[in-house]
Amino acid sequence: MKTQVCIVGAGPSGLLLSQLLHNQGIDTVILERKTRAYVLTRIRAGVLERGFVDLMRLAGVGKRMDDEGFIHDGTVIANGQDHFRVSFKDRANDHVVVYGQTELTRDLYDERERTDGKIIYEVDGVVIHGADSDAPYVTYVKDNTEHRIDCAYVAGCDGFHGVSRKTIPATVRREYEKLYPFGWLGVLSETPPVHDELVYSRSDRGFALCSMRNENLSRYYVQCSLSDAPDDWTDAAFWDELKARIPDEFADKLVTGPSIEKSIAPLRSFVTEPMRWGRLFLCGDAAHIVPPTGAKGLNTAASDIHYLYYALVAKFKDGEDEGLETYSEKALARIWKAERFSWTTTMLLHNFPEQGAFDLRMQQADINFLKENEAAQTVFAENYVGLPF
Ligand code: FAS
Ligand code: PHB
Repeated sequence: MKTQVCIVGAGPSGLLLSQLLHNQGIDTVILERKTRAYVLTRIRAGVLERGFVDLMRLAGVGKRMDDEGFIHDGTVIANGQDHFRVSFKDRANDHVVVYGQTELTRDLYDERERTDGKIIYEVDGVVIHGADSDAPYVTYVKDNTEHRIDCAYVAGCDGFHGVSRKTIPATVRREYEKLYPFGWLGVLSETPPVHDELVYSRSDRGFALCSMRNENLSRYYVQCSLSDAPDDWTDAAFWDELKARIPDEFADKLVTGPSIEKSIAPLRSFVTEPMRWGRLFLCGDAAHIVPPTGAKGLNTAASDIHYLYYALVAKFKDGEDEGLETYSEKALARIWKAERFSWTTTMLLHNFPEQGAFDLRMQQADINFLKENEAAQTVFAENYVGLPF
């Protein structure tokens, strides 16, 4: 089989890149190790920056997002019983869209299938060959038969546990990682959100986040021990702990209900450099991971896709190499700023086992400065709505 771009991974990164390139007449094949149904069972991101929203519209899959997504002009930051709002509109003249990753991934699958996109599901043993040559190819196994795809370029969109990043030789790769000593226990419940905007809460018992997917589907998180398993938490224990970590003003009106999904995500900051090796380009979680505190995970994938899309179009249409040559440098410049924001918000709002009395005072001073200082709120808002591509 031959194609212009072989994409490994049919998560949001791979699907969005494939649809954008298709609209420019550029042929792609996506290799996905799971089924579509399995990918759509993953409950992940909930907040979209303008950059991601614009790319979805450019790809022609923005209608349901525009119809069903919630515009949020700000967010609430709680600190014990105190809370304040940071206005994205007033401080950054922008907003975010709350629309679940599951739904946007569904929209991308539907459009790829409507436009005869070639997605090969349930593949095994993907290997990227000759990435540093002028004739790369990808092999994979399906139905106990090995197949080969010859291509001009490979986009590694296969997430943190994929094969693309590891295709870059260890002697070339530089990896940066920070592991956090806690996880997030997340619950999805068919209940109305506790507030019409997100509530990020720092409490003496630990971090909590009140988010949503729609007017009757809420997403909540509490910071938990890495030794916890979802089954260690009954629904009642989760709701009691969440109520204990948010101001009474919100806890008193929290509508609880049975969890329809309960999972624990470890938190890590991770970046691999470079994001390009020959004709292999890494995008999204294949290259970088952030703790979800700043709602940056999915949104950093968007800027990678933006840069790679325009670079590939310039190459295939005009023979220009500049976009491909500068891809890694440009993508990393924005990623490191998103890593910084995700790290600072995680340090600001979580309890750390090694924190001493001085550290706790510094955390309180940081939160109070954010509450009182317009410039601090502008920095927060501009990062949260998304720095420019
Ligand atoms: P993905 O991991 O989504 O997709 C990669 C795809 O490649 C998968 O479908 C996988 O099956 C496939 N694949 C892997 N290896 C393969 C192989 N060898 N061959 C073929 N296919 C292969 N971000 C936020 O902004 N907010 C959040 O709240 C948030 N919560 C998260 C919770 C969890 C548990 C996780 C893991 C991530 C969370 N994220 C969050 C980040 C998440 O949204 C990612 O940023 C987003 O999924 C990135 O999309 P992709 O780069 O497409 O990677
Ligand atoms: C979510 O709704 O899942 C969500 C929202 C904001 C975050 C993290 C997760 O920072």
